[in-house]
Amino acid sequence: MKIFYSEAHRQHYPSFEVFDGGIRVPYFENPDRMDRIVSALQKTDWAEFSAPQDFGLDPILAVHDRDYINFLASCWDEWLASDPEIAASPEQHAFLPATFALRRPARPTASIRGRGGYYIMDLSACITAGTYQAALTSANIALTAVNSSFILHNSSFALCRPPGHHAGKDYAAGYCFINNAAVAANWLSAKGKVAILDIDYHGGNGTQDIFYERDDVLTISIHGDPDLEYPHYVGFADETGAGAGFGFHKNFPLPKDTGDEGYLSALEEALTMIRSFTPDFLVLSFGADTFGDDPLGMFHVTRAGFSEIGKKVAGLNLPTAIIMEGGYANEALGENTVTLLKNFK
Ligand code: OKP
Ligand code: ZN
Repeated sequence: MKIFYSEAHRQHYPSFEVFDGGIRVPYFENPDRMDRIVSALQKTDWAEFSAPQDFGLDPILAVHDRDYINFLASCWDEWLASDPEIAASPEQHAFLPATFALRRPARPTASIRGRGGYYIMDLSACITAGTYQAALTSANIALTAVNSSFILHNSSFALCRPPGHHAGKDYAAGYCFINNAAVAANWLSAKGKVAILDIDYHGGNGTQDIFYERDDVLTISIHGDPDLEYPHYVGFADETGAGAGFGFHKNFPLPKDTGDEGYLSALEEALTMIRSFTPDFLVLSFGADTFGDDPLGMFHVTRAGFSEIGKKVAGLNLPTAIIMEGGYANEALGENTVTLLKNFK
């Protein structure tokens, strides 16, 4: 299997994020996650690593707002320029605004802090010196994977970091800046009919928002119920698309403590919907944070569960680009990922 990967992610490594209650914790979405997956893949005899191609900004701007992307591009430099004390010790900082735009209408006001609270949804999408470059490369990894899978009519793995599924057209959220899966799926949708299945533990709000009014890309997310879980305000069962897109989005919010059995039965329903949509191509947003030991998830999917999930999704017999999203039980992350991937050809 072709694995698309780049070392560019290392440039994006905030040292902390802020949890509910104001508690500062080491950044969970860290480079070690990739190291674990790469080393597990290197132990197999089927992983074929390649670097991403550069597709330029056009496919990204086809999904994201230009001013938002400009904000990501210049944020760090503007932040340093805004305060000499910050510039004096950049390594102690991450760009993290303290005031957010609550409900619309709001506008991205001129200051870097004012744009921060407008374009960022929470305290986990910290921006540092290398964030923009890492995010661009991550999107190119996803684009390269869909392009490769489309041409070769097989499956591929986009080892993306930072992840993407919480990022919307004009906002960053939940460790995500550019929605890799959405950019790749949108790019591919010009060539064929695409479905996106999001099996990260957290609801794929960004992907949901981006395709919400479209009927040409089916989006489905299986995740922890937003009544108890991040992203808290989106991902409910009654959100099924709008306008032309009505009926082309589906959420499966599942309760705390969902195990293999509950998970697989929701997956079965999702796969039935995908089959009746008759796509040419599948984009699988894969997060391993449904795993029992994940520090950010409350499901109990087992390693055998990942094998079963992989088998069932691969059973769609569609060329599939598997796009890495979350997963924070780093010691288990490599094996869990390989266990899911090895079902795909
Ligand atoms: C990103 B992905 C935890 C606060 C939530 C954000 C989680 C983002 C998950 N107390 N922090 O979907 O894996
Ligand atoms: Zn997640």
